[in-house]
This record gives sequence, structure tokens and C-alpha cells, in this order.
Amino acid sequence: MSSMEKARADFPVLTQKIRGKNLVYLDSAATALKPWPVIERISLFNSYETANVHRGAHYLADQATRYFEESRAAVRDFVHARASEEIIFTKGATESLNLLAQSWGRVNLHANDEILLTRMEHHANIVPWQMVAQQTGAKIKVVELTPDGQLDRQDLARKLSPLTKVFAFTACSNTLGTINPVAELVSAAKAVGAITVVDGAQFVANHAVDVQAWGVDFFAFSGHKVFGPYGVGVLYGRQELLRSMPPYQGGGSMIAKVTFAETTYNESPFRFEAGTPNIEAVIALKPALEYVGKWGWAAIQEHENELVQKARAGLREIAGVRLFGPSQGTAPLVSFVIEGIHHSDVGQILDQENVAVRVGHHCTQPLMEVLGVTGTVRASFSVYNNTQDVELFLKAVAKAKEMLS
Ligand code: ALA
Repeated sequence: MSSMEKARADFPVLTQKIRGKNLVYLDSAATALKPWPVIERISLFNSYETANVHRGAHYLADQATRYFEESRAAVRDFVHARASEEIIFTKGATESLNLLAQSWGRVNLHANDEILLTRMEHHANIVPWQMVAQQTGAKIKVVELTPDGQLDRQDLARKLSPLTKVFAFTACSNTLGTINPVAELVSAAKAVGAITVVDGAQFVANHAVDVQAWGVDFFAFSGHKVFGPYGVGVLYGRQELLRSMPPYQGGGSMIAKVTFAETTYNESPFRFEAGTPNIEAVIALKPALEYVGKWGWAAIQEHENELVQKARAGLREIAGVRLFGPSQGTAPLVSFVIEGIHHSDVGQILDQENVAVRVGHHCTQPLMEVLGVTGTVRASFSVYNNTQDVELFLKAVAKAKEMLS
């Protein structure tokens, strides 16, 4: 038994029977299960520690504010930011990217400036940029992919130019599992004077983040994909850039002084955190990040890689299965279709076998267009999965193929 096998016991969801059978949870790319320390932290706050932050003058309010700011410091260390003021809490990666597009983008983008995206982006890193492009007259350009689902470097070299004001790309494709060479892409963007935005939503559960070593300007992720709570996300931004950015939303906490004639704004990060935040989620993000630290990236990657390679090898043996994305060095997920069978039908049979996967376009419709499909079946693996899960998954896929052919 590998040391990671012990992780399973930390996740209560997996201890229950569903339809009288064990759950084979292979949908961690959509949302990771929560371990006990995260669940208990949320419950503790709601049971005994409830108070608002940055406002109160009483014991519980001071305590909540301290925990809230300790969580910010934990995120700072997790992404290797220089300062806590570079960490903004949002409700998720999607809000982080919208904040950026509206705050940085509305001020800094002008007609005919170019926003460079990639073909593998999630809608959350496309639509906010389209919205600000409509508002400012900027244009969207797209870096295409190679047939095996990697970024096409030649196309990147063609599309990156002094007109590029921002290059926004994912660190990891949620559909293909492709891991992008972040540092290399950042330095290519810097060479033409573009700022860089990295969508880290799919990357953070399995990889170390180092925003300073990468030299990235902005980095976004969601808590729930890294064993944390829903409703909390992060936007990391370089101090100099954040200081020059206007607020995204107005309200309490983000102000210095309000009169009917004029309002002046608070410093970053508070300027970007209007209103009462999701306090228990922010506080419980800390134990989630600590949970990852308890195992370490090397052990997590080794374990997940073993599972994904086993899944890929097994799928290759099933006639008619078409796999998408690179065959190695990916995030722990496999995306596939069975020729002639609709992905939703496969998902339904898998569900009857208690194998939970995601089917559909995975919020990457422009990618589906070039793959020539309307959707795929995606199985994604995490610390709590084991080889038996992979075997049950492969058996269920073979059964789906047999029943639906
Ligand atoms: N972006 C998440 C996924 O890929 C929800 O499933």
C-alpha cells in the first residue's frame, strides 16, 4: 500500500454507500472532495466563532479577523507571493478573472490592442475578456494547439506582438490535462511588453505555484479545486499593478472615506474586497492548503500519475475509444469518447456503476470545435483514488461500450 492510500480515510464522502455500493469518485477536476480538517474548520467557525471581519470591536470579531488574515498569509506562502497585500479573496477563479478584466482591462485596454488567449481556455478565461474587448475596442487573438493538444509555439510566436497587451492562459487544461510551461510563456509575453494572467484553477491541486519565479503578473484559482470550501477564490496580483487598479465593486470595507461628493478607496487588497466576504470559506482554505502540504507535491504527483497512466493504458485497449490530449506529463485526467456513442450515454452507464465522471464540453466549447466533438467523457483522479477505482472505471467503460454499440 502506497503512503497515499491512507488519504482515502480523510474524506468522509468516500465512506458512504451509494445505491448499496462504494462510490468511485473520478470528478475531482470539477470539484475536489473535502477532507475532515476543512469540514471541521467550517463547522467550528459557524458553531462557535461567528463574527464579521475588519469591522468589529469585540473578541470574536478580532479573532475572526486574525484567522482571516492568517489564511491570506497561508495563500501568500502557497503561491510564493512577496506580500499578503498581493492576495485578494474572491468567490472563485471566475470572479478573479472578471475582476481583472474589468478593473485592469477597462483602464488599460484601448481600441485595437490585442488580448491573446489560447484554444484550450475555459470559458471563465474567455468570456470576461470578450466582455472587456466589447467595452474597449480591443481584439481577441487565439493561440492554436498542436494535434496532441499542446500549445503551438510557432502560432504563439506569430500571434504575440507589440500589439499584445495581455496574454491570458491556463496553467493546465481542464479538458485535455495539458500542462503549459508557465515560466516560458510569461517570458515570451514580457519580451513584447504584455502583462500575463494565469488561470490556475486546474493546476493548484497537483502542482507547486511560484508566482515570483514565474514572473507572472496575475494568477487566479478556486478553493474548491484544492480540497477547500466553495465560494472562495484568489487573485494574486503584482503589488505595483494592483496599486494602480481601480476597484471592481463598490461597498463596505473597500473605502477610505465616503461623502456624497466623493469617495476615496482603501489600499489593496481591501479595495477589491467590497462587502462581507465568505468568512468561513476563507478561513477554511488554510487547512486545505495545509492538507496538500502534509503529503507534498512529489507524493501526490507520483500517486496520481500512476493512476492516470493505468487508466490511459486500459482505455487504449478498448476498441473505439478515442483519447484526447497529450499522452504523458498531464494533469491526472483522461478525456475520451467512444466512437459512435454519445458521451452522455456513456456517463449514464458509468453512473449506474457508481463511477462519477464529468461529460460534456467542460466549459471549453471553442476547444470542442477543433476536436470535432460536442463533448467528451472526462475521468479525473486525486489523492483519494486507488487502483481499484481505475479498474472499476475501465470495467464500466467496457460495459458501456458493449451495451451501447
Ligand atoms: N471547471 C470545472 C471543470 O472542469 C468545473 O469541471
